[in-house]
Amino acid sequence: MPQVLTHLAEGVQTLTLNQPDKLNALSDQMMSELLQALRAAERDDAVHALVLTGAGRGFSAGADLTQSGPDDAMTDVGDALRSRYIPVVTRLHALDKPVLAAINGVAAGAGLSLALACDLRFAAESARVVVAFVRIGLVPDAGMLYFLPRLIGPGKTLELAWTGDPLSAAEACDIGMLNRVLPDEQLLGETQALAARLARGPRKAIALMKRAVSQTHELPLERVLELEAQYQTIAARDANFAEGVAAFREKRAPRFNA
Ligand code: LHQ
Repeated sequence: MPQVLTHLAEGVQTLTLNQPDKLNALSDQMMSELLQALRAAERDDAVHALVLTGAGRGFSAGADLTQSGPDDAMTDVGDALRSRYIPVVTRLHALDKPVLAAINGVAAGAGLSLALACDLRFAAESARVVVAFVRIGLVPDAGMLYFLPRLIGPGKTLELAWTGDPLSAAEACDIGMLNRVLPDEQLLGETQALAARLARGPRKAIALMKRAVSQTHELPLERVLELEAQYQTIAARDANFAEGVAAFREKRAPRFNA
């Protein structure tokens, strides 16, 4: 039984974590399938955006604690992170195509980390987010300590990391962890619709914006101004710029990526 389901429509590859009995806990098999699916999406010229979601009532409950835990003498958790989690998180972040999380239910531990590594996060009204790690005596991992302070600031990050308390989707949205909260039945359709819209957009410019937004966190103003100038040179050489301006002047919708 595949633990990551794939579906391609309108340039959008939807990846569905599929171990619903365990709220899509991240087994070794699932992480390996997720990595393969991301590699394939990277290379596939028919894929222009990704949606990551979960089957059943959860998004993901984090590492599969029936598979890895303190009783597993063979497992160094650091090694497990390096071999299974880091390649996935790195790819989600580096992929030069928009990646949207549709958080359909609880996202906990490293399951929340995966959602945080996506570019945009839409959540169902009934979803919850739980940093969780402290509840089993661990520190946040799989990129959470990179992404969370950038989204919600250091104070809120420590509050959630130290308490491990759950937040409702509305609370998480209010503090900037999520982009939008949607009625449960609309979540996947709305997320896929925005992904399809981005898939139709000017690809080079959209990819450069993702890269720049990530890089600008580390740079002072003068370097960001220069980065913008360099990326704008690349975007402006792309045929989509000429098409966008022509469409504006002719008062019609642009036909990008022709
Ligand atoms: C699960 C899990 C789960 C397996 C629910 N595993 N079955 C750590 C170690 C190693 C390597 C790399 O990285 C990490 C990083 C981490 O991710 S550590 C954090 C791991 N995750 C957690 O600590 C969260 C554990 N789960 C929960 O706290 C709750 O299940 C949440 C808050 C997610 C949901 O609560 P409920 O909605 O009340 O659902 P539930 O607890 O009844 O769970 C439903 C089923 O899913 C249940 O199975 P059962 O057979 O009793 O129906 C759970 O045992 C199973 N499940 N999480 N991580």
